[in-house]
Amino acid sequence: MRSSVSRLCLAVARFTPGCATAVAMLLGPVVGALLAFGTVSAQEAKAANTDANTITIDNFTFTPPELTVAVGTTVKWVNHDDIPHSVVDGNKAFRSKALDTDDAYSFTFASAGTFSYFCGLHPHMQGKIVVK
Ligand SMILES: [Cu+2]
Repeated sequence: MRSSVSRLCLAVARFTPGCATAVAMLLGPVVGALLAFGTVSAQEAKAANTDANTITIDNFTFTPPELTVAVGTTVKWVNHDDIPHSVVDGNKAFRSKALDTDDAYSFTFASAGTFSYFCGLHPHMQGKIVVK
């Protein structure tokens, strides 16, 4: 790499004032592409990871109604209805504020157990998280 960069510098020296400038100009797009690729990969991985632990709220229903996760998992609720909902644990382990459309609430389950929750605004909306 060093020798090829040197040769590159010799080649471009008569056109540019400094080698560093030439290398930066040549490598800039490559580094940028690599960074962009890494960012996209990380986002995809994150999306795949969170999708499995995401509960959607649609039409007054938590989906899935029951979710089993490992200790330490962060579960996310997303409200897709056009009216507010909330997420309230029956044993007060967690409680969200009212979630407007597309608002999300996340809670990390640090200990095992069964967590029955409901919507604080519509208590007939119920769900369950089993943490193992
Ligand atoms: Cu509700």
